[in-house]
Amino acid sequence: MSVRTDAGRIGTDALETYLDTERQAVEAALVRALDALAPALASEVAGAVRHGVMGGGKRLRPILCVSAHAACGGDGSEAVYDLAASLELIHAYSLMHDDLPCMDDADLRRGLPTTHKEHGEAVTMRAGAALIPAAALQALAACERLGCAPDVSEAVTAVLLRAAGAGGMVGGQWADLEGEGMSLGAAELDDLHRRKTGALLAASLEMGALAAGAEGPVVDAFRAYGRAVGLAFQIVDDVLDATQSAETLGKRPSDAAHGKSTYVSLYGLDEARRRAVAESDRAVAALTDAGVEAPMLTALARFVVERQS
Ligand code: GRG
Repeated sequence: MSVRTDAGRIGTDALETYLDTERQAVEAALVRALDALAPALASEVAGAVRHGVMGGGKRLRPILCVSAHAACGGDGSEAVYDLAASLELIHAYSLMHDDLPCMDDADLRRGLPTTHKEHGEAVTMRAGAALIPAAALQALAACERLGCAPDVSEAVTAVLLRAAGAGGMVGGQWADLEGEGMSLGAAELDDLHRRKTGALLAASLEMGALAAGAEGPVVDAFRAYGRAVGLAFQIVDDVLDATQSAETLGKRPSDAAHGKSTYVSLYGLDEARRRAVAESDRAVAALTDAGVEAPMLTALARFVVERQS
């Protein structure tokens, strides 16, 4: 397979335009996904799903997926956005459940009341649970529309579910909850966040590359980019939680109140920021070393460390 080469560096304005355009295309795919899902749901559950999925957000995971697909020669068809939307369905469920009183107990998300504050805990539990199989089916159907061979469709969907599962996001969240009030060391913190936040981010890249027909070392490079960007993302998340207001973040800073070990509590602000930049550079190097030139992914790695919310 050939890996597309985009010459040149992406400037800030071009990146913002790209993010806006891609966000809109992802949101159109999310509307298609929810319209298809809604008839199977009780109306109050469908309302909670819509609140949790459509209420804003950067849509970073789907955008990374689409960008990886394009870098591997993908054509940007509607089905790629449907595939990318499967990641956002998992992400949205994780936020809805994370905000529940039995986990982070949050009342504000993306500048809006959290789903359970609007729709109640029982309905939010059901809405989140409905999104997990819906995401898997969404990924499978999108791969078929993309013309992926059955073994590729299966591999792409398995990457999504593995990242979301006990070895990935669920296990990382569990470790995070168990670690509240404890002082975690660097290795424990890295392991926790590679699973809780990093696994789904890395899956975004791997799914996009696989669905475009990439194989072997090229897929490995996208996975390595995803792992490094995932860690950079979480370090910055900790920095923002320690430095920004609820108004800027759209959610209340809560790490200190929950007694969480963070990259800021472990290293301090300056060293945490330095480590985020180093991981972002490592991400870009993983692609370059494999001969993949993808300036948009270079720009997205920069965005991850420069973002303010
Ligand atoms: C049953 C233990 C158990 C877990 C269920 C709730 C859950 C699964 C997982 C939670 C995972 C979680 C909340 C990870 C945090 C990831 C993170 C940093 C989210 C913020 O992502 P952004 O900034 O958010 O991309 P937007 O709003 O832009 O989409």
